[in-house]
Amino acid sequence: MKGIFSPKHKLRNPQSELFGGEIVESFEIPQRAEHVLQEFNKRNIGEVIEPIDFGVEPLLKIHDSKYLDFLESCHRDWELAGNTGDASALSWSSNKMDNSSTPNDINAKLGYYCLSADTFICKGTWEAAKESANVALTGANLIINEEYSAFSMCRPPGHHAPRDRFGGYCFINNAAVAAQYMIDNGSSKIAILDVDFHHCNGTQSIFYDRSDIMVCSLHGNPDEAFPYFSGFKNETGEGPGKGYNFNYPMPPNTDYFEWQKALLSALELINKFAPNKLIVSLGSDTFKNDPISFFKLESEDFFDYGSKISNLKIPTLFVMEGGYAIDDIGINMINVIEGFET
Ligand code: B3N
Ligand code: ZN
Repeated sequence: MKGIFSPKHKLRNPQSELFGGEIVESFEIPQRAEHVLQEFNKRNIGEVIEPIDFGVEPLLKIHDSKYLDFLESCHRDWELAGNTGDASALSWSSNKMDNSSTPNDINAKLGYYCLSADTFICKGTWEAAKESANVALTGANLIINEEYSAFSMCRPPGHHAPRDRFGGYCFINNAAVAAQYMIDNGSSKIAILDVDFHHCNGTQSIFYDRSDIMVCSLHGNPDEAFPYFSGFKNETGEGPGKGYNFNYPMPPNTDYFEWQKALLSALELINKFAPNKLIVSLGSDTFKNDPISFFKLESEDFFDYGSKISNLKIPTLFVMEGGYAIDDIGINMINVIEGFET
């Protein structure tokens, strides 16, 4: 399997995030992607290539243009306004943002385009996020051109980003951009299987009314875990998308015995849907030692579920999402990839 990786991910290097009323060291750090690349190479999984630049056009298929402009100019405007440090949202609209005019002030924009206060925008965020989408698109392009599988080592992650918001360490929805690109290049049906610990609120909202892109997500119960406001079982799609969105929320301490039941159920639904291609939003934060999550998967479980996914026998693009147990992130991610390949 080929891997796609860009050193430009390091341009996003936030020093801190907001958690529990304190500014704490960031969990989403550059070493994450470096460890994954190291393990990919150590186990000789395949050639690693750098991404092609696809420009802004495929991003505009998924994201609002003013939102992308905001990401591009945010940190510059933040500094021009006299701020030092990373840009963070402080104010939110009280009218649920139903005002049609978009704000001009950088503080107003930050509140307007932010879905959770955890994530700060540092210098280099836009370049890294754009490149992360290129990493996903290059993987999608490989699959379109008859590669059976590929691993896009995306950083920053993307699955929390809807059409016009950032948060949960996400800015551009890499998996969604890749899925739309596949549709625009000849695929009629795509399935997205999200196995990250957190619900893919962004991916779900982007495709909620569509029947050509099915979304299945396994995650921590949103009553108790980020992103809190979505990921419940009764969210099954709307309009033409009704019956094409499936959520599997699970409680604290869920182990592989329980987790794999949800996986098998999702795989059955995907098999029935019979997509041309599969995108796996791959997070390793289901691991027992993950510092911000509450599932109990062991390292060998990642290998096992990789092989279960491969039983679908569908061309598959893996897109990296979360996972913060830094010493084990490479082992766990690449276990999935090796499990898929065996
Ligand atoms: O949920 C958190 C969070 C929970 C527990 C923490 N501990 C115990 C130190 C710290 C943080 N923060 C909100 C932002 C979470 C973003 C999750 C990104 C992700 O992996 N998505 O898939
Ligand atoms: Zn996650």
